[in-house]
Amino acid sequence: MSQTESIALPAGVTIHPVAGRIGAEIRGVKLSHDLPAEVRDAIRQAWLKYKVIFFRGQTHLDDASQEQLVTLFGEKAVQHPTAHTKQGTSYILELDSQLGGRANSWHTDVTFVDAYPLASILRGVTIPEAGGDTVWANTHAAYQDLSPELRELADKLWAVHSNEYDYAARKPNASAEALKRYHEVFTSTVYETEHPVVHVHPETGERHLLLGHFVKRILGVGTRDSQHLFDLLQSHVTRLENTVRWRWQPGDVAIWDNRATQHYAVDDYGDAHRVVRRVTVDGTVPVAVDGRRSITRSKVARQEQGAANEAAPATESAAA
Ligand SMILES: O=C(O)CCC(=O)C(=O)O
Ligand SMILES: [Fe+2]
Repeated sequence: MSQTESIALPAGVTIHPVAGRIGAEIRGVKLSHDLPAEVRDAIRQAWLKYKVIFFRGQTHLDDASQEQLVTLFGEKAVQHPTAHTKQGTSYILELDSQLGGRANSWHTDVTFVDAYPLASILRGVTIPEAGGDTVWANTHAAYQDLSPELRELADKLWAVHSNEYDYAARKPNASAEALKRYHEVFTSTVYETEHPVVHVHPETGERHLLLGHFVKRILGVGTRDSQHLFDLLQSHVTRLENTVRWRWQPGDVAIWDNRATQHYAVDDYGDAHRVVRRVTVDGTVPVAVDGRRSITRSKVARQEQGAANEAAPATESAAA
């Protein structure tokens, strides 16, 4: 949907854009799986148009009713490929700051698999008095920012995404415990997936940069050039003009189009406690500008994975 197309709003429902290029708050909706068709349609259209939508005050939701929200997108929930699901739930991934759940690195969720989630639904549970905002970036606006020459180059590039990226290098302050858990749990199966650097959104037809922290290398170039190319293109994603920042309150829900965005959870709240819970919606395999599709080249279980990992909590920023 183009930015100029208007959304038919049911009585009592209003949409309030938050930043100029991404993000809108929807008011007048009490989220549940059985919303009237016209409300669902408005939510879906706003989600496609604004790429991340926010709902305040959804304190009636619990884990089960949050899980059911995936049906608003007509698809099924999907478990994280390697992280453990929160106890007592089928699909919830909990990020608890006290257990290392701080996703302060730019990423799109789970891009180390081919059909990565199309949407993520995140609920604020415990929110620090100050700090702990989340920032989303519009990856279509980032593509549009590029010069025609750079777009032409990006259109042809492919990248390997893996859950075994250089976690320690990107998170120099990670504790030894977080590093250990990262290796034991989040890379218990190592995935390597090739995605086009530019993919065509299956619903809007818009072109998007598909990068983020799971990128291990750009194919067909040397290591240094790969890093330069990544930095060059990723810097357009994270330009402040292409972002929106959300100040959480408990009970807020953010739903993003994971095919159209990257996000970053700002880790500026020290020892304050922060807990958010996420459900992801099953996605489809990205398609490049020339029609080729992403492919998972390898999926290798680690030998040393043992029963000890079973007890590990599902809280890790690396895989978020
Ligand atoms: O903690 C947050 O705000 C975002 C965490 C994250 O990356 C996710 O839920 O996918
Ligand atoms: Fe995430």
